[in-house]
Amino acid sequence: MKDPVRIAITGAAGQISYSLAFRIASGDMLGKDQPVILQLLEIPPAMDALNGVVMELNDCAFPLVQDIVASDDPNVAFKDADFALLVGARPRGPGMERKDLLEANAAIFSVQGKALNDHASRDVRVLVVGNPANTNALIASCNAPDLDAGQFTAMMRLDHNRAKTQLAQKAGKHVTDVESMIVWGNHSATQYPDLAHCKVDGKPALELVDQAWYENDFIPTVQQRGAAIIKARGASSAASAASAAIDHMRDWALGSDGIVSMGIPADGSYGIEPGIMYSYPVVCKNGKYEIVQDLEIGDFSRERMNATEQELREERSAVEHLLG
Ligand code: NAX
Repeated sequence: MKDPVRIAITGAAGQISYSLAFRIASGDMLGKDQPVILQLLEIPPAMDALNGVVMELNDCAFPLVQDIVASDDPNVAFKDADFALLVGARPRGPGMERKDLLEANAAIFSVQGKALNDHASRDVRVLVVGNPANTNALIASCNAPDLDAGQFTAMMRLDHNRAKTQLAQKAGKHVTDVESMIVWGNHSATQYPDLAHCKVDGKPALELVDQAWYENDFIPTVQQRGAAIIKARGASSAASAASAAIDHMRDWALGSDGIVSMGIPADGSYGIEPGIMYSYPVVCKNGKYEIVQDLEIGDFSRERMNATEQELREERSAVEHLLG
């Protein structure tokens, strides 16, 4: 049996974690041969609810779960963590402006970045799910100077998976027939799901769908999918978000099957200068991700890639004072 790995989950009593924690515990993220220690973080008012989640996890009698730690102290929850899934965040309250939301979350993610810096494994891999995910990931990484910024990522995989399914359904094919989907930029309504490099069953996607569908249907549907789920379900995406978080971490740790989209530190690739967490096409191999370079970018794509970059730069300026 392998040694157990420590997996920290924040917002562990929330709705995404109610799916996420159980799927990680059953081996969906790191495999059925990888024992895990779950380290669950919540805020004090949610500790009773978290204890209920721990009782249920225990009641599943998962063979892979070696221990469960539940805490309201980030220094405890992140202790020696090999993986950290930062799901908990402050939702937008009544009368709260976008700037207030950014600031409230910046306060949370700066504390958590420091705690990761001081207590997590030196090889910790961090995924930020809590919104605004890209900018929260930036804040956490800026507050963790002893860790590499590349150890911090933001979740774009739900957008990526949504885009794959929309295209597969339109083309009358299965989602496994879709390759090289890319979602660029921010996890927000400015994200750019790009079909220029995408293939379905080996054929260029843009030869299978017309430009009007791409521009007026596909892109807005993917961008607005979160709002459509809220309207239909009366609650935001939860099981699909958990599934995407598992896909992201599994691929990062064990390798991806081709191109996937991850929010990572911009490094100048594709003209996106450093200072933001931008979603790029990456391939994961040997526990690392690498940006896929040299894809041709046309005017249609460039305009949209710049618009989502611009939004991330604005988010950054709203929290500049918290960047450590
Ligand atoms: P819930 O409100 O159900 O759960 C959030 C939990 O986080 C709560 O239990 C709360 O007590 C806890 N929490 C708040 N502050 C905390 C802190 N400082 N430390 C630890 N825990 C804290 O939200 P849920 O539906 O689970 O969504 C969680 C986050 O994911 C939200 O910010 C949401 O906007 C974001 N999402 C991000 C997605 C993405 O693709 N990046 C998609 C799904 C989701 O909308």
